[in-house]
Amino acid sequence: MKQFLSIKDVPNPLQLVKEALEIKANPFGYSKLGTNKTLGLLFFNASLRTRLSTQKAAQNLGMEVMVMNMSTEGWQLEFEDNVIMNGESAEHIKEAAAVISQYCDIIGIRTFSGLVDSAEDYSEKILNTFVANAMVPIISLESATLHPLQSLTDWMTIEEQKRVDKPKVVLTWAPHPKALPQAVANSFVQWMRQAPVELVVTHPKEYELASEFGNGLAIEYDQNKAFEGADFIYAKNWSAYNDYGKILSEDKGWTITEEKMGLTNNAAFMHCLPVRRNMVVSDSVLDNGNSLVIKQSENRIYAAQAVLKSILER
Ligand code: AN0
Ligand code: CP
Repeated sequence: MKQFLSIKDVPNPLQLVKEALEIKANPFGYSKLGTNKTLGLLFFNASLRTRLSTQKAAQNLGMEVMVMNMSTEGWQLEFEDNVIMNGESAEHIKEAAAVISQYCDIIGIRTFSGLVDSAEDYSEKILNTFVANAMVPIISLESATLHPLQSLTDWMTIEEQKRVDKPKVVLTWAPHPKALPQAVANSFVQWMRQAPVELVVTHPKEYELASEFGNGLAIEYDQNKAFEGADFIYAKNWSAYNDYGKILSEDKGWTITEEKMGLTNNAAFMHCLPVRRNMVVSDSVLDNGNSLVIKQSENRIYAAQAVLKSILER
């Protein structure tokens, strides 16, 4: 694999899922592969899981890791060409990406959507400008529109936990007090379309995903109906796409409760975390044995390890 920005970079996604499961069974099987190689992790936004699990994955492969919080520790970067840099930005991406490429063999970047200008976010300007100016492979640690390391993990977790060959997987919107990116939801449907699952998406009418991700999905606007017969409930809040970045509903009727889980086929509960308790999902759903959220976060290590291994072997 040459880079990991989306599922489009993965020649055989199911193969990568299987590889991640094999690595989980033997995490130190390739502990020399990354000798004398350095992974740089650049965070423009907060992170717990991505930061620690990707670092752990690299360590399991024998890599060195450098982590930098770009929003508080780095110079403010300029991403536009042909500008007079007399404002806040102290350094251009052209120099920054070239410099970091000399220190790192692979660069991971987390850069969330601004949720102000949909065209700017959906052009993935920051991620693509890094790709254009770096000399080494880039891994997305969640970009403006996608979170592929999370989606690979989610597929891996479904593959690991499923009780039937083709489980019913329901992606449900859930309420949240802050406007969140669409990245996790976009990415989840992009990967699940290629997975051996029956995918159903449920959300309030005004929360349609961008057409490039949402077109052709099985949408059920009645959350209760969507939950019938489900084997996996995947909850996530996202802000509106059409009325870009807005919170159009905080309807707690969409919060995932035990009562709602009771409509399913004894489904497992999934969420990428971090999750707001009793907004997105009730305490009792998170704390009972059907919740996979902690297993998902464990699997982030092995998904990242499969991606790094594939890039190191290119
Ligand atoms: C982020 C999001 O929704 O994209 C990161 C999720 C992994 N969530 C928050 O900012 C709470
Ligand atoms: N799920 C996830 O990416 O978590 P972090 O934002 O904590 O990295």
